[in-house]
Amino acid sequence: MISRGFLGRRRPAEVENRLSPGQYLVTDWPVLSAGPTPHTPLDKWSFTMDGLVRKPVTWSWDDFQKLPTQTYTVDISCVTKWTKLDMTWLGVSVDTLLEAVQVDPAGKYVMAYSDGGYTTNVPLEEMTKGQAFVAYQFGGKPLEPVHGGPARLVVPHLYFWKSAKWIRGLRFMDKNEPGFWEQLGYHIHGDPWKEERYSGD
Ligand SMILES: Nc1nc2c(c(=O)[nH]1)N[C@H]1C(S)=C(S)[C@@H](COP(=O)(O)O)O[C@H]1N2
Ligand SMILES: [Mo]
Repeated sequence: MISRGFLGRRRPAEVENRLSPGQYLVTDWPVLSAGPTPHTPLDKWSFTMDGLVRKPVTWSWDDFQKLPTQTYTVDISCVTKWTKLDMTWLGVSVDTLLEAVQVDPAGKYVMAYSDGGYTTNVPLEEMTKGQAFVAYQFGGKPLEPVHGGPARLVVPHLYFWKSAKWIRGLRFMDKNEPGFWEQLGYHIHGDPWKEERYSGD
C-alpha cells in the first residue's frame, strides 16, 4: 500500500520534467543581488545599444514604453539551485530592439550592462528569435526594484545570473568577453540543462 501522504508529496511528472538537473522548486521569489539596489528615476533612465553597431541607439523611458511588448510565461532557474515555474513578464523582445540598430556582422556577442556596474555576456544568437526580452512588468505590475525594476533582461533558457537586473543597455562585441559573475568563475555560457554552473563544468 502506498500511503496517501506519500502520494500527496509527490510531484506530477509534468512538473518534475521542467526541473533541470540539481534544481528544486520554489514558490517564493528569492532576491540575489551582488550589491545595493540602484534607484534610477525614470526621467534619468535610458536604454542603449552600442559597441559594434553602425550607429548607437538610445531610448528614453517614455520611448521605450512605446515599443511593442509581449507577455512571456517562463520557468527560471538560478545557479543556487532554485527553480520557479510560470513566471509571467511583460517586456520588449530583443528582436524588436535589434530592428532599430544595424549590428556589425562581427558583433556576435553581447554584454548586457546595468546600473551599479553589473555585466553579463550572452552570444547574440541566443538572444534572438524570442529567446530574450527586456521586462518592465512582472505579474501585471511594475517590476519591483529589488527584482531589477525599472527594467531587467530576461534570458529564461540560461541560469538567472544572465538576466541582468537594472539593465541600461546591450553592447555588441566581437569576442565572448566574460561579465561580472563569469569573471568570478561562473560558466561562460550557463545552460541549466547542461548544468553549466561554474567554469570547467
Ligand atoms: N544588475 C544585477 N543583475 C543581476 C544580479 C545582480 O547582482 N546585479 N544578480 C543575478 C543573479 S546571480 C540572479 S540569480 C538573479 C536574481 O534575480 P532576483 O533577485 O530577481 O531573483 O539576478 C541576476 N541579475
Ligand atoms: Mo544567481
